[in-house]
Amino acid sequence: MGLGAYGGPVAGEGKGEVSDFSRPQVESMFEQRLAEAFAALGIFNLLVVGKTGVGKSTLVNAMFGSEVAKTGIGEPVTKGLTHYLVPDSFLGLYDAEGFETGIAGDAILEGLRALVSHYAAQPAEQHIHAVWYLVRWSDRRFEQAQVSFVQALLELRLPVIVVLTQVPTKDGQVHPDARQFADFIDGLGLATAGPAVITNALDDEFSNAPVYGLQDLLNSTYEIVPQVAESALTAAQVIDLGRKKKVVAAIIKQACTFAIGVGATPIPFADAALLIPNQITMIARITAAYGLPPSRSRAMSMAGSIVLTGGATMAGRYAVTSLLKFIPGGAIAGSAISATVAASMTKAVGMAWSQVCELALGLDEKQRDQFWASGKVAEQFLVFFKQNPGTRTSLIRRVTKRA
Ligand SMILES: Nc1nc2c(ncn2[C@@H]2O[C@H](COP(=O)(O)OP(=O)(O)OP(=O)(O)O)[C@@H](O)[C@H]2O)c(=O)[nH]1
Ligand SMILES: [Mg+2]
Repeated sequence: MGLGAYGGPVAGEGKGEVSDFSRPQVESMFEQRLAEAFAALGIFNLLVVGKTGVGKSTLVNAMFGSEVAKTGIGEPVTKGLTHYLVPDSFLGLYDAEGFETGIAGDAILEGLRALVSHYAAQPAEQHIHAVWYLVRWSDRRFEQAQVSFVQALLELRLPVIVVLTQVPTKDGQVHPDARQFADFIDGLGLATAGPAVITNALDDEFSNAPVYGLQDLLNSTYEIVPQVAESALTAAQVIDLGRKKKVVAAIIKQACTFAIGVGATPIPFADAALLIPNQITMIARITAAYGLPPSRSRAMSMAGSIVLTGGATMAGRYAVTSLLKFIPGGAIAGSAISATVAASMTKAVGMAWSQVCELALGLDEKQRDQFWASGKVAEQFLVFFKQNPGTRTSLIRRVTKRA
């Protein structure tokens, strides 16, 4: 069977001679496609600078989840600057821990200069894609040394966003002094990317100041991030599910278009397995787009292959028919799978898997690991699959019309 560019079988090719896939085959195909999907997303490289205690780690954790700097494997880049390649994520973090302007700042800058010139010869994927320069609003001062540091970053052609941290708000109103401070910084005319962003990364129970401005900061970051790192940013951040959903919708649409091609000449029922490589690619890409951890790919592949081979209780061969029976018109005895049914089936698989991923995202790390390793994934998938309203009703209409 030929494989198309998208990773599915080529329409019209090899039909009639397709053998079924065994579960181990599906599983290893799955693992491979997951690895490809994770690799394709790449890494979003972020440099975070600001005086010690300004809230660098706190902000990064709020935006990207979990204890990024703590869990990451740090590699000192230069004195005071550590590069964390965070396992299980799509984030490369340069953290200027304990940063002070002055001599320590000069050392960091020197290291950064070397780093940037080294990266200039590397592909854009490896560059620093964004810089957050953090200023604590309550300092109410933006010293000359800070201005010089930002200017030096800009001279390195790094895209810099100035971020005011730990800003209290009340009923959505920013503390007026913080607003004024932001205006002051903006008035300096530095060539930063847009105006200073006002944030608070932690709920302050004492003053009742809520988390604030993270979405603004993310939006500003999207404006400067090069295209090569955009997907990684979408996968890595944890505050904007809508962005992930949009990417996922596009992935499903692409897979459906492919399925229509596969089913253009209706697929004999016995060759239903023709649909599977395309579906594996699709759900691997969906998983990656949500930013689910690559290190769990083994468990995910197992879960995914059980889903696609028709549930844990099946014999373990690809039994597309077990899912087709939930697609109206999909299991008409003796009939072939039409382009419409192929697309609807693919869409329903994609939607149900997205729901599974979103469910997993909502769990804490430990629960999530248990979920992937359990038989619950297939169970839950089937529940979502059967509920899929859009495909059901539209298909019922089509099928009854035809009949
Ligand atoms: N309320 C509130 N507290 C914050 C915020 N950001 C940081 N903090 C608190 O400020 C302290 C320092 O924050 P960190 O995130 O560790 O600061 P840092 O910039 O990483 O500091 P270094 O790693 O030492 O350079 C911690 O106790 C945080 O809980 C914020 O946005 N809101
Ligand atoms: Mg820190």
